Amino acid sequence: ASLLLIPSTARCDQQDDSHMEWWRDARYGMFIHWGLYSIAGGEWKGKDYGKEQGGASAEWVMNSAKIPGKEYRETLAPQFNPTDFDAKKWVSLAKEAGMKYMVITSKHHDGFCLFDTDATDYNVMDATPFKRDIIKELSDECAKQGIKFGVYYSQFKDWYHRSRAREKGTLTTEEYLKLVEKNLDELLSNYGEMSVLWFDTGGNDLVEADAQGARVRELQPNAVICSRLYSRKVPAEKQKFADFNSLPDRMLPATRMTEDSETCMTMRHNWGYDRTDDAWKSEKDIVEFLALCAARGVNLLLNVGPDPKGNILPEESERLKAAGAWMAVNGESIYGTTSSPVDFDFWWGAMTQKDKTVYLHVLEWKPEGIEFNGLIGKPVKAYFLSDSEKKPLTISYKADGHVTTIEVPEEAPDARNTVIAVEYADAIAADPE
Ligand code: H79
Repeated sequence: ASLLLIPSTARCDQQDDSHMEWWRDARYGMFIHWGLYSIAGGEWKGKDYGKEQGGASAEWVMNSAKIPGKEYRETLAPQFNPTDFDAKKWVSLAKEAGMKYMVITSKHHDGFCLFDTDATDYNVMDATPFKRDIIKELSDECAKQGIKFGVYYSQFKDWYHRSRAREKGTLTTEEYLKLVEKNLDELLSNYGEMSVLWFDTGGNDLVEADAQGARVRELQPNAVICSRLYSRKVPAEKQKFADFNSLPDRMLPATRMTEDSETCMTMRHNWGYDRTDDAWKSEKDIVEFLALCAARGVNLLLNVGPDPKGNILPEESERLKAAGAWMAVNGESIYGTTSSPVDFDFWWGAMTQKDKTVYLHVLEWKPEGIEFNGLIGKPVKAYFLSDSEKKPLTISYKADGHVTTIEVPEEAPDARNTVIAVEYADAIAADPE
C-alpha cells in the first residue's frame, strides 16, 4: 500500500519553497473587496446591476452600467468618506474568525487605488475627502495583531485607465505598464512585510507577467504569488512566479489538489458590497465548505464586502464569528492538515489528516454510526475533537476489517460539523481493496 500523504508542491520554480510553509498551514484567510464601487452597492441610476449577469456585478458596476471613467470618478470619489473604517476592528474580526491571513483589493478593475501612490491621482489620498491610506492602516494593524497581510491587485489595463473616449485618466499601454510598475514598487516597499500578492485576471503577456513576478521576488522574496499573475492560457509549467494555483472564483474542486491551491469564495453572489442581495450562505455552509476545502488540500479565502462607511456587515461578522467559534474548538482538524487520505467523500462528509490522525468531518449525522473504508489498519482511539477529555468512542469493524465504524450518540454534538479524531499507531495508509 502506498502512503497517501499528498505532499504539497509549489507551482513556482523556487528551489526553496519555505516561504510557502505559513500559507500551507494557514488554510483559511479573509478576502476584502472594497473601493469606490462599494458606494454604488450594485446600483446605478436606480437600476440594480447586482442581479445582472447571473447576479455578480457589484464591483463590476462601472463595466455593467457602462459608466465613463470621468463620470464614475466624479460621482463616487468625492463620496468616499468611510468614517467608520477602523483597521483594528477588521483585523480583530479576522482573528476571531480563525483566519490567518488577509488580502484586500488595493486596486480593482475600476482602477481606483486604496493606497498612497505617486503613479496616479486616482487614489484615496488625492481623489477623496478621506485622505487616509487604507493599505497602510491595515498592514500596520495586521503586523501588530500577528496576521499575514497581502494585497489583491488587478493588473490588466483597468476600465479607468484604458477609457476609449480619450477622457481624463486614459493612458497608453506603455504609460499604463509604468503605472503598474510604480504601484507594485510602492506596495512592495512602503507597507512592511507583504505576504501575498493576489493578482487577478492575467491577460497580460508572459514577458510582462514574468517581469512583474520577478519584481515581487526581488522586493519581497517571501511573498506568496497568486497564479492569476498569468493568463489561464499559460501552461502551469510556464507560470514561473506563481506560488499557488488560484482555482476559478468560488470553485470547490471535485478531487484532491496535488499542488498548492486556493479557492476564493463569497458569502452571497457578489464580491463588492451589494445593497439588496440577501442570498446569504449559512454558518453551516461556511464551516462545511472550509472542511471540504481542507479535505481537497485547498486553502479557503473567504470574502467580505464592507459598506461605504467602512463597516463589515453584521451578516458577515455574525457568520465569521460563529465559524470562528467552531475553529477555536476544531481548528486542529483544519490548520496544518493535508488533504483526505482517500480521493472520495463519504455519505456523512469528508476527511482531513495530520501525522497519524485522521479527522472525520461529519456534516450529516448518522446515529447508526460513522462508517468509513479506504484506510489500512485499526485505529487506536477515536474521540470528539470538542471533548477536552478525549473520552474514547467505541470502534467496531465489518467486512474483515475493511470497514471501520465509530459508534456515536443519537444527537450530533455539532449539527454543522462534528469532528471525530481517529488516531492510528502507524502512518496512515490507503487500503488497496
Ligand atoms: O474580484 C472578483 C471579481 O470581480 C474578479 N475576480 C474575483 C476575485 C473577476 N474578474 N473577472 N471575473 C471575475 C470573471 C468575469 C466574469 C464575468 Fe461577469 C461574467 C464578466 C461578465 C460576466 C461577473 C458577472 C462580472 C460581471 C457579471
